[in-house]
Amino acid sequence: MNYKNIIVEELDNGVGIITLNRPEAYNAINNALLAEVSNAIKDFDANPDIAAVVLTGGEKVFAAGADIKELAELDFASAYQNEFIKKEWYALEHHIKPIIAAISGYALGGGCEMALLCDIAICDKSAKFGQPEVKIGTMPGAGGTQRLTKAIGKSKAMHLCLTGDIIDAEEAASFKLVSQIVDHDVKSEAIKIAQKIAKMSKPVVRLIKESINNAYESNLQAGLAAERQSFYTTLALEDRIEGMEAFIQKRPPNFKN
Ligand code: DAK
Repeated sequence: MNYKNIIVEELDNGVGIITLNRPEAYNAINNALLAEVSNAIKDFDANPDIAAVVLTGGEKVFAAGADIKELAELDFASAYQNEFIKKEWYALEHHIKPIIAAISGYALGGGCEMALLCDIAICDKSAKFGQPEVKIGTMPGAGGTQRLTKAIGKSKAMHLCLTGDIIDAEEAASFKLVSQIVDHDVKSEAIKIAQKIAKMSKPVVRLIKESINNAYESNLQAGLAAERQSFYTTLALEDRIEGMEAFIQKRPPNFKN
């Protein structure tokens, strides 16, 4: 695919990078950009050389939300019947390989929701988060009332979604919306995390990711049962034998995936 709204890079150490690149519109997520992101994620998921993905934006903005100029043209009947951008978000929501969001500047509306559906989100001090849809007479449509509530709790989610207030990096970290604030280049820090993950056994990484998503998306007993089952599954892997032998022999593991 010939990308116009994103930049896709493949590093030779198992890391893929997707950079949102519509700076003139603050990386507003229009249909074209979303289709490209969805396509790039599917490609990385299918690419055996890629182990982890970094999703980032520009220095001033990660993404300022869905493109309001496109949203302004929508009407209920056609958006509902044609399931407006549902399938494009599906690829993001159901991505297989770990995605690390590296956020500078605004992550608002759909931009905040995009960060929330990544597996790890880190930011620099310039990051600003919010769900300002209420201010333009609509509401979050891709997880802002759901994932955000699970991530930061009901009271804070209510505050953000009902007022449209924007929070800074410190507050986002204190509410666990991001795992880390970095005081240097956030993209290079995300690449370092992706490189660490890329050194692990791919099937084990996938089992862990699925298990944590179970915790996030199911009730505790079902999640614990699935986790136990996945743990037993790792016992069948050669990489598990190699990992434990390597530890005992005091050498780095040589995972074969
Ligand atoms: N859409 C379109 N253009 C945008 C934009 C957006 N969301 N945000 C910024 N821009 C454009 C501006 O129009 C402006 O373009 P020009 O006028 O220069 O052509 C340029 O980017 C710079 O913006 P500003 O001049 O406003 O820059 P400031 O620094 O003064 O302010 C700002 C930055 C980010 C605070 C401000 O631009 C702003 O408030 N932007 C809108 C933020 C917002 O309301 N976002 C929520 C959008 S609704 C769904 C999935 C997702 C969604 C819905 C459904 N399904 C799966 C069903 C998501 C909905 C949303 O995100």
